[in-house]
Amino acid sequence: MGGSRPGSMIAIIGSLALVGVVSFLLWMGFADSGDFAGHPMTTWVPKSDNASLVHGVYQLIFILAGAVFVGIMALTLIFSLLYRERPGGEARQFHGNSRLEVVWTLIPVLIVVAMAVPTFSTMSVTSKPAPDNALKVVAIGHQWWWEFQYPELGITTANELYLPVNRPVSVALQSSDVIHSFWVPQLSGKIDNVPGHENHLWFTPTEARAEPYLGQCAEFCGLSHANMRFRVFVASTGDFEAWAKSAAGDRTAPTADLAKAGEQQFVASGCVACHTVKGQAGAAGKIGPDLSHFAARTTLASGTLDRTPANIRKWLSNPQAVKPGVLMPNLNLSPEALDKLVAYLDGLK
Ligand code: HEC
Ligand SMILES: [Cu+2]
Repeated sequence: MGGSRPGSMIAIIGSLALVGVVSFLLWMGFADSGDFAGHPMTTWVPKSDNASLVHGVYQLIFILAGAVFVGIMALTLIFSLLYRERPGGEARQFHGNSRLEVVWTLIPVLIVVAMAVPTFSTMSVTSKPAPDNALKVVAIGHQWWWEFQYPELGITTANELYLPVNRPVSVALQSSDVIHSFWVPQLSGKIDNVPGHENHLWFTPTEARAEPYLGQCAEFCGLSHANMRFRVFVASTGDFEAWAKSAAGDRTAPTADLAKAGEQQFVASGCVACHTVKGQAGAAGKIGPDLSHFAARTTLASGTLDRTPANIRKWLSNPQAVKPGVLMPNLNLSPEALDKLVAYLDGLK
């Protein structure tokens, strides 16, 4: 070992430790910023009971894995410097070292146990049935949009889920076609929607806010998988009840002439075959989203566009151009038909 100086060793270890600590602090700073606009899909700023539990396990595993990483990198660097080839030097030859082998078997076992115990105890909480007072929601994955039903409230909506703050929600996950996966990083997830097999998850949102929590299908499901987004609005109990009352009722009937003509056009163009509008006779299609309260949503086509009159028009002119693979046909609508339909749809509060 001639030539090694304790001073250079300390320098190596010190700089590695510094790198480790600095990157950890940067990471924590990023996580703590809680900046919605910057990181809407982060799991590092959990906003539900179960998401916080999962985040706790994640942090523990992150710290352990980080310690293993820094330790192994440090040893690799130190050994390759300390025991590098030197002129005239020859490595001492020996075979086996029981104490060393016991140590390097025991340390990983302890690390794995330290990860496994909190993991399983957290899973035993999150996989319990939802509490009795939970709001029941059914989330059905369709290629490529989300249907949300509230069976106890008589509500069916699409792509935008409303929840009251501080009340558990029990989500039954279903699929109408292929496997999808329900994932709202700040609130819960991800659990697959499997055709013919109902899965369940539950969580209690803990923070009401104006910005929606963003969700995304997390299981590749075909051409527009990446466009299969959804939004979760967590509201105060009062605001949720007001929303639910309106969402459970019929559509707002059109009053203006153009919108009334749009209602007729909605039948004439065959939209009723695929879309339901509660309160419009004959509009009970089940293939596409329920449009009864379409104008109460902020986006359309599963978060692909903001729901503005110009975008509704763009969508109806050629859905395929907006969302590749989409299962709504291009109905080759005339400009006049578009005017009427946009006026009608934009009034469906
Ligand atoms: C063959 C069935 C079918 C027909 C006919 C049809 N649609 Fe659709 N529509 C769909 C499907 C499926 C979607 C969901 C598309 C997506 O987001 O992937 C959709 C989405 C929509 C949306 C967006 C809803 C939302 O909340 O995101 C609107 C608005 C709409 N359709 C209006 C119409 C109108 C108006 C007509 C008639 C001119 C019509 N549709 C005809 C199947 C159909
Ligand atoms: Cu998908």
